[in-house]
Amino acid sequence: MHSMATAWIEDIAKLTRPDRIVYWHGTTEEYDSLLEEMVHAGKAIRLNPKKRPNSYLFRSDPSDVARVENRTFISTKNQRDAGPTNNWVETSELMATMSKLYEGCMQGRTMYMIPFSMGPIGSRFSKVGIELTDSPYVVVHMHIMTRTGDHVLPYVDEHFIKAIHSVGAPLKPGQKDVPWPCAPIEEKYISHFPEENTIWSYGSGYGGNALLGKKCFALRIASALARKEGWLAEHMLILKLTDPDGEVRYVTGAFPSACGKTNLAMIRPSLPGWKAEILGDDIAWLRMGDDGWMHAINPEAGFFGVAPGTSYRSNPNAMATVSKDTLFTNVALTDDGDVWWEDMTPTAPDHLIDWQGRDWTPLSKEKAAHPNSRFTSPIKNNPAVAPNFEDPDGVPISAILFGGRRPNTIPLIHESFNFQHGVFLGSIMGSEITKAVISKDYGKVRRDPFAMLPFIGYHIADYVSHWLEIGEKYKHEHLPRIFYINWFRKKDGKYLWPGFSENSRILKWILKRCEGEKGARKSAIGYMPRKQDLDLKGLSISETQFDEMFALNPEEWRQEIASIEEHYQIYGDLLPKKLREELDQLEARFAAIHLTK
Ligand code: GTP
Ligand code: SPV
Ligand code: MN
Repeated sequence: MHSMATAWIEDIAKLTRPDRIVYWHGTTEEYDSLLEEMVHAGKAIRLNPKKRPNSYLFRSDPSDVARVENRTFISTKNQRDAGPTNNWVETSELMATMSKLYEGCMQGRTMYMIPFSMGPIGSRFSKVGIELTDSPYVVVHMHIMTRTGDHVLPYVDEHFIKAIHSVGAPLKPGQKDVPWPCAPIEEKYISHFPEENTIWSYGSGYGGNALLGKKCFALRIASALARKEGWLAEHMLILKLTDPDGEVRYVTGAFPSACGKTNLAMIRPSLPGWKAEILGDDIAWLRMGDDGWMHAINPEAGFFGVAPGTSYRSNPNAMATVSKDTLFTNVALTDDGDVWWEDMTPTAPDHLIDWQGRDWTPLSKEKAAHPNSRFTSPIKNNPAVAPNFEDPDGVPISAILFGGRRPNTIPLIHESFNFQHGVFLGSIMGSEITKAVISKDYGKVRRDPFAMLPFIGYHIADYVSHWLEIGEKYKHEHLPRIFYINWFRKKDGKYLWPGFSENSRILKWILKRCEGEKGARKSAIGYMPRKQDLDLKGLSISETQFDEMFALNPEEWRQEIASIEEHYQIYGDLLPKKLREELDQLEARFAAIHLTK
């Protein structure tokens, strides 16, 4: 092990005072025996192996069920560098506060040392880290979500990411542990020190708060590194599409949390002759390749997917993926030792144990599974995994999709006029807040630029400028075309578009546009397909329904532009001029329509 790593581990052990230190070698035997230990300790339930082989259920504390954005910090020396969208505390101050909390915080527990690689081990695109954690739940999840163990150690150099995690619940001698230890909300800290390549997480055991390779490293720290090094770390799925002629294309898509990345990444196209394969469902690292195409790798090795809504009808590839070797959190338990969640089957079982361990029947008022309950499975288990998903050079990207959950205003699909306009579309993205985050404002639309609002590890103005600079720098290369989708437009409370496998019809149009086919009309917001431009064969979409999905309602857009104006205020003087011009032009195009009417 690198001497810097050894010294750091010793320091942290001295501070946190665990009873034991366990070095994770990354073997199946360790994984199996740690799960065995957790089952014995009452921290995990082994599911019926006949129904769900090699799979386990975990129940979190009811207070610890999602990311905590108001307890997430980007800590830099100068506040300017964290920017207006991040909670900022000065580095030495936050380190002092947290060092107090870390003092003795692992007493009575085991500290695990997990070396891990984000990206295929040894790829020049990949980055390595070491997570120190006192949560065995985190260890088994990191084992699936990242590449862990001894084979990472040769790549640990002085640039490795130092990631510390504690559930923040030391045990006194003889004190009995609870199934899901964690700290109260006001003591939780999900802290990032991009200038120090360091992540300090305290008090939560759930998802992105605790599996530090994911949002903390692969997005917040990586986005700051990417800016320095000239690439992009994005909240994006990566999808491989083969058309009936055998032509292969790759697309990425950035939609906010719980807005459809996993589902699109696992799509089974309804269009005959089309094949879809998955490379990633949550995070993409993008760099210009030597061939002049933007290349993407998925830094992760597993899925941490939203369970509710997943069914053989909506997402058969996900159902196949989770049929074995899967860790479930906060879903319901069936009487025969299997799992269930809302909309998994058309009707619910007569009896379940809900996510909080209570009896549940279809008459119960509360949901059986938590809305942010999740499955964790290896990517390799997906029947539609692309054979080249671990290509160390990544795959060339033809199109980037932005999108969100908008019950009104935003049409099913539109295309940007050019890359700069596409960056503008990314910057104005809005979406309803979902249960992937603990919030008082569920369902309210908030601006979530590039689906990265909670994940940009630096100043948002520098982030959008970085995107614009990439557009400028590579304008003579094959930059991806940029599109904006909204599967979630509603009429009378019902979705207008069937979504899921039918989204292949939109993907077909997108790829045709990438090939340079016309098949579109120019609107005030971008290019949109006319009815004859979309392959809607076999779908019954009436003329009216089509018009409703694509309508640009002047009053809604007046409000939308006002809301974008308001959002742009947060940039102060630092809003790039190009984005200001794009907004002015959007406004002018709507004004022109008004005049001609
Ligand atoms: P994170 O893992 O939180 O980043 O979420 P995600 O973006 O991967 O979202 P996911 O694919 O898990 O979808 C979240 C929810 O949206 C699920 O309940 C899905 O059933 C639903 N959903 C996904 N795609 C569609 C679609 O095309 N139409 C409709 N109506 N719902 C969808
Ligand atoms: C998200 O919230 O975007 C997720 C889940 O993918 S978590 O890993 O908890 O961030
Ligand atoms: Mn996500």
